[in-house]
Amino acid sequence: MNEFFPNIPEIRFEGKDSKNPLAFKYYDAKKVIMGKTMEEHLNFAMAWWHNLCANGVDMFGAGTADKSFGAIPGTMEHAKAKVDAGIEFMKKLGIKYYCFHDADICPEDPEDINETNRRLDEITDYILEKTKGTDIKCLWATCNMFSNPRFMNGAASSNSADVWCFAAAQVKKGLENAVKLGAKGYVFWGGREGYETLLNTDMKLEQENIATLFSLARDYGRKIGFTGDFYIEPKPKEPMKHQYDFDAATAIGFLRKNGLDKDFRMNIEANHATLAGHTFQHELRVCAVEDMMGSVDANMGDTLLGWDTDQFPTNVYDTTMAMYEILKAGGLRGGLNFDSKNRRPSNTPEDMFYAFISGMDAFALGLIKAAEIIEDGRIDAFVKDRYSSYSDGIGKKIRDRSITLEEAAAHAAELKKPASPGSGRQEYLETVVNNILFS
Ligand code: XUL
Ligand code: CO
Repeated sequence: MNEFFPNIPEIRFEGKDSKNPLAFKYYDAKKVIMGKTMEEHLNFAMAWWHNLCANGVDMFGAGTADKSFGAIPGTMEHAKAKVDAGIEFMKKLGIKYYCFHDADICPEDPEDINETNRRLDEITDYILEKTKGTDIKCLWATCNMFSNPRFMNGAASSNSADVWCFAAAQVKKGLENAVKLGAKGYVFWGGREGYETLLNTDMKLEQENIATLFSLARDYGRKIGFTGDFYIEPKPKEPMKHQYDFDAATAIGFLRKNGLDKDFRMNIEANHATLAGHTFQHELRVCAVEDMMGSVDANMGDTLLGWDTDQFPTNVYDTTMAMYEILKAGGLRGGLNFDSKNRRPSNTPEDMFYAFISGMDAFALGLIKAAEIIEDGRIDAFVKDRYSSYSDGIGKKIRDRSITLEEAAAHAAELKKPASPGSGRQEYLETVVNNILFS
């Protein structure tokens, strides 16, 4: 078989003192941390779309990277070359999972959905054949219901019932592909599910139609043997001015309202969190509190830019805080999918490897440091102590919900004035984190 990355060896762990750019400094797959190997904690995945499809094209210029893999783009031969290149890439990095949209794995037929589905059958057969005997599996599948012009007014939120049916048909096939490839999850990211102006929008109808599609997808998925998690991937805007799955709290409320919360969880993307005005850690904490932790799209944004830059995550403070939330919530049911792309000028095959090494090492180091913060115990002990007034007496009654408003008021009257609730000690706590990070 053709080798697509002949100059790249298998990437191995060499430790933090290594200067080899094609080696892991922190990611040591079999190293055990808090009872599980790094590999089991992190479940890294490759996003088909960024890694095998995106060539650096942007609104101002053409592609800069060659992702033809020796074939003519837009052909089934090219689709198959991407499978072969992707498997070689994952094997060289020791990545066991991939994520994809239907449109990433083979070209859509512009005239006939039946031909598109035939191509999907052909390419999923090919993926199964080529991954047989390897430990490469699908983390999650999804459908691209945002690029084709038919989705310009939305997919499940479209004003057109015919378009709604096309979205439903894609989801049906997407679920069949997910089952065929043994995917652990199925993602809904509502890129066009939102609005540009309320002047032309029936928000209630649109949201009800989205809920109908989600319910039908859940029922059909369970009927054909999909036992994994459905995920909503929240994002507040881009491409739409306003997207309905604004953030985790909004999406969870929507799921509960529509009786979908037993089958759906969250797929949290770092750069989407920041677009919503939250930190990545905030979104993960909301999931932990609501028992909705699912999977993660690992990337980072740029604080000076207001859009989804999908950069490979290298900010170790953020990866540490993310892994702290994930560890405390008992881990991810899904994994860490690098929904990340190289910067446009980083356009060589080596850059594809450097990028993944940087992201995998940043999360590995984040995992190590998060475990150290938990084992150190100072942060947890501080938080526990901060709320200690609820462990007994009047506080315990509040926690048990056995207090009345009259009783609380009588307590206040007796005290006349409460004692200071105590310092938040933020700067001290930040020093604890820095001390652990840089020791
Ligand atoms: C877009 C985005 C998508 C989803 C899958 O911002 O993150 O790629 O992850 O559709
Ligand atoms: Co994403």
